[in-house]
Amino acid sequence: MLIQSARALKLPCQFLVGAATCAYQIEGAPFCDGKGESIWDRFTKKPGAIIDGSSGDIACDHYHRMSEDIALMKQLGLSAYRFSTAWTRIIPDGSGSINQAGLDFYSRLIDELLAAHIAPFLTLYHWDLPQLLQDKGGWYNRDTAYHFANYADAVSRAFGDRVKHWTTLNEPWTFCWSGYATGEDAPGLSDGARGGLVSSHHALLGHGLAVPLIRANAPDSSVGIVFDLNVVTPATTSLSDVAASKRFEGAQNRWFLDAVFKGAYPEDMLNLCGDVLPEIENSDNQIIAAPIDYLGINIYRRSIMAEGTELPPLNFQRVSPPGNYSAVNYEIWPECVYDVLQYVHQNYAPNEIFISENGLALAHEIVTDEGEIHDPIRGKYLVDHLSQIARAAKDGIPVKGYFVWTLMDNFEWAYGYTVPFGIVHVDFETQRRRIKDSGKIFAIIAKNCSDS
Ligand code: IFM
Repeated sequence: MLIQSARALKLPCQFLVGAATCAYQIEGAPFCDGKGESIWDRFTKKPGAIIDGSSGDIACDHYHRMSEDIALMKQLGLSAYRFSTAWTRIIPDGSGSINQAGLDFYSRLIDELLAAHIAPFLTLYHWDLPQLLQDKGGWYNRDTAYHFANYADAVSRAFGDRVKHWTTLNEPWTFCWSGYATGEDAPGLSDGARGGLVSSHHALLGHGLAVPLIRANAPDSSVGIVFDLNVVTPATTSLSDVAASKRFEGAQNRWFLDAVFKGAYPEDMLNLCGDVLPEIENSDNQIIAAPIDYLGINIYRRSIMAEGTELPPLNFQRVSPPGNYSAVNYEIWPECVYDVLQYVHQNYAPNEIFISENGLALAHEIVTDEGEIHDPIRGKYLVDHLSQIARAAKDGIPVKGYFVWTLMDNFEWAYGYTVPFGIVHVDFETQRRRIKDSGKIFAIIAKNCSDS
């Protein structure tokens, strides 16, 4: 039945079906070949920071098994692979000289992907800031934006001839607010709304500075940014819940989207957050609004919000309706993909949109005696979410591809290894990879798209 539904999906012609990963979550080899320390190398050693006391020190050992992993992608029939480069492999101290061995690793990865006819989608920043920059304030420090631009320049000079899709930042909402406002993620600062707003302004500035440099170094490529967005609905029709929803939506969605697509932060957020705002210099808005070619959307759930006490002055609380939930407590709600595509298309009209991450965490996955992993819930999740993309494409929304999160089980930040998201199982004792049933379903979808 699931196989039939996967076969019946009608995705647009030339639709890319890929998988996404992130350097810190899969590579391991934290200090190999001259790599410097990142904030996640440091944060994972803090007692209590990671639920199972683990780290990405070994993770999937992808640094040493990259070719094997590309063979897996080929077996799955992927047409694209979204990965991130580790800033500390390429510029170990964040702002100094280039480490050629770091560039060489990614150069080999790109060459092997191209040889396998898999399009490389390169993300420059997926949360692993060089620790030496953190020691100078990290994203609190405006200089970090300029260091990021230099790093983007170096990477795009090296790979601009071969990489045709560039992403500056992955999920600034999460890495800024969880890193600087709540302290759940590295660097672990709990500075409330001011932390989230100041760090995200500097991250967006870094994005805006990087875009023209990437364009100059990779002239015939597409440049974009990836936001984690949710369509937000109020828990009730009360004025207070409606207002709380709007505040949350302002912070998670419009703060980022308005800055990039409209050239100014939303007025209601500026009024609400008056005393915790960053310093915004005259040309900043214009720099941040550098035109982009595509928007990547990471979407895992919808958000239902009520008035509450979280992160003043946002003062919201999340409401969880009865339903089915993932191992990280996200409600399974496939319509969230259609709704977010409509929301973005209607309000910001990016030229192209990719669903750059979407996937399901399930606890307690068992390898059978036959070496199989039966995860029908994930298989159904993929079909249901991709059906919503087909629906959006039919309505004329320019959605061009889908990246499942994630290729293989890996280090899930503060959850460590307790909540696998992969369509490929990894036995972390032996590093053996096994395609799960959901991976087989995904391969059917990928094949249909590449045949069409
Ligand atoms: O694992 C993360 C990824 O690094 C960023 N987006 C969400 C994923 C699942 O939580």
